[in-house]
Amino acid sequence: MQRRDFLKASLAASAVAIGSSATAGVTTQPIDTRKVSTIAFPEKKPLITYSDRPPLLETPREAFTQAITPNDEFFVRWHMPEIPTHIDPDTYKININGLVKQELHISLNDLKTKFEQVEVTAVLQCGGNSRSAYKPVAGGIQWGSGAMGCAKWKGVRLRDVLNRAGLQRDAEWIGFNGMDNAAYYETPNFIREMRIDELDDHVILAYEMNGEDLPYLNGYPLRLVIPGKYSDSWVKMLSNITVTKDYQELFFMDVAYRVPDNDCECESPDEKYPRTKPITNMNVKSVIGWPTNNTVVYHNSHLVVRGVAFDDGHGIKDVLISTDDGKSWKPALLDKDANRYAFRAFRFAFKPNKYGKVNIMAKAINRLGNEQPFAHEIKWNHGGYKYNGIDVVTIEVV
Ligand SMILES: Nc1nc2c(c(=O)[nH]1)N[C@H]1C(S)=C(S)[C@@H](COP(=O)(O)O)O[C@H]1N2
Ligand SMILES: [Mo]
Repeated sequence: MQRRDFLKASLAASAVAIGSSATAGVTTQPIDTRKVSTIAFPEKKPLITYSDRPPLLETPREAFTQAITPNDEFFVRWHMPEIPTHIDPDTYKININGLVKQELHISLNDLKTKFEQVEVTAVLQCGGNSRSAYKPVAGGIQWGSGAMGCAKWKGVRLRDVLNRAGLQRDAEWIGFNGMDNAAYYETPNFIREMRIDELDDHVILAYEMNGEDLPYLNGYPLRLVIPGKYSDSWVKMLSNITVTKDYQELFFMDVAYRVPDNDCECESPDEKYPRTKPITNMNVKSVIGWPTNNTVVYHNSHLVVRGVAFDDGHGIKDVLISTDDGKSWKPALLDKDANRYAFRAFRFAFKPNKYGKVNIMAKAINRLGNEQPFAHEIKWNHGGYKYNGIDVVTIEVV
């Protein structure tokens, strides 16, 4: 047996072991049985905790019945253990420097009063969200489906701030640096870079999330919001924005949050593809918020499946639900979305008329016609990024 065939066979075998579906592989799903912690972080409800230093907290599935994720349930991801423990909003300033005509040090109060205030409701999702669905295991935190959330962000346009500073003629890259630090100086800082021509009016420096100051763990007092893009570029707790001519070699941009640079963005587990590219735009995805896995319901009872769907800003056209392992699909009712970058909440009513384990599946389709693939069609990558397989929860009908 060739290595490739062996892999296929073991994939099918593991899928059969996990689910009871007719089609092998169909029910592979993110690990979803982890419990929330008994200890809560400041400003947070107890969440699924992977680490406390740095804080790595996942939102439980149940939160995704709503189009807005509450601040105290919003997931948290930091790469560095050293996060400042005190930030004074009266003395905090964001520095704009590098190839600008005039270096700026802007206070929070000036941001709020001397620039136009803008709002955007947008999904923040880690590129590694749902990574635990990858078989074989892909490197990184084994997130379930809760390394994402949707909030209403308020702040100022990055473009307006850069215009105030004035760009020099040869300015080409913008670097964003957070206030968090590595425990050892050899580990690089968390910095992301963006080409100036990628900048549009939706990119904001946000100080508010759902009508309140940003929670400390979500980047107080100021973070970057880039609707449609995976959140590794949404730098939190911003200290400075530096404009340069050349791209600076940086660990996180160069090594992490990248996929193979080929059409399928895939590679085999035993051979890394030689070239990679940044993950950038989010693909179409849906997550069922209720029922959750192992929910017990009565035969012929009235059940309403609820969840959320989103993509990179093209907008969701349909969410289809299957209760027969993907053989037939029916459209869910879609709520109105705040805008094309937001969660689109969906509902689907049905009466379970079969006893035992039933798989409920959700498949989103965006306005381009892109749809979520079955789990067994998902192509593998080493980093375990961009998982968007059809969502599945398994309930018990009694
Ligand atoms: N300063 C700083 N910003 C950061 C990070 C970080 O480690 N430090 N991690 C990024 C990644 S990979 C993710 S997924 C999001 C998580 O945002 P959240 O903690 O608000 O959910 O922050 C991004 N911004
Ligand atoms: Mo991330």
